[in-house]
Amino acid sequence: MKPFKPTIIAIAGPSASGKTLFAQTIHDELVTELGKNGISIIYEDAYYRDQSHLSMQEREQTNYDHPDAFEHELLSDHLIQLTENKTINSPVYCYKTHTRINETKTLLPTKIILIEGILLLSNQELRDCFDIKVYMDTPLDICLIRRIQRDLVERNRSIESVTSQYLATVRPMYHQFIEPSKAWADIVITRGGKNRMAIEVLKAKIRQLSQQPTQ
Ligand code: UZR
Ligand code: MG
Repeated sequence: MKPFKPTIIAIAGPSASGKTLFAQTIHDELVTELGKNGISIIYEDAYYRDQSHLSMQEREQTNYDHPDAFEHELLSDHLIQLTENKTINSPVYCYKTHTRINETKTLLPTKIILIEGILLLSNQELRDCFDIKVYMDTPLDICLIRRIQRDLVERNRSIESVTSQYLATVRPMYHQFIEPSKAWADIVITRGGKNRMAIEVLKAKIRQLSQQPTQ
């Protein structure tokens, strides 16, 4: 296989705005068609800092909605390596223990790389890695409802912990960092991860990019 330069498409926006669903829908609907080395997804969440040196109580007090909670420098290094056609070893984050597990995940470069996460557009080095920047502009009340439903089921939280975290960090950090980062977006998507026309528009662009000859 000839070397190729991956195209990186970032999907940012508030917590529980539908980023994961949007990225996974596009991926799943194109993966067979684009074939081997065609399309993959990376998650900013995997780059939450390792906190194994901290006690559980200290880990619970971390502000996970602040850019400093992420190892963005490692993420931008990894994205640069992928664009150079190199394989990376991505960290794996565990929400239960609030730290990285001991294993890494080997990720091969693909022609199209989707990356999704809340603060991707807040960081200049990361922005420089992205070919297309998408922002999910789902209203915050919808995000909150979705977040309560999701975190209770998937992240094993209580309603008290979700609401207190929401008031302490999720909402203020949204206003301070996430919402202002929308200004960097090329495409702003309303209504969340099920916006069919937005999915189709992105898929059409991805098909076009995938057909270009390898560089
Ligand atoms: P998405 N988060 C946790 O709750 N615990 C962790 O150990 C790490 C992250 C939450 C984080 C953020 N914040 O709002 C959300 N809090 O995960 C981002 N509070 O993930 O975009 O999938 O909602
Ligand atoms: Mg998500």
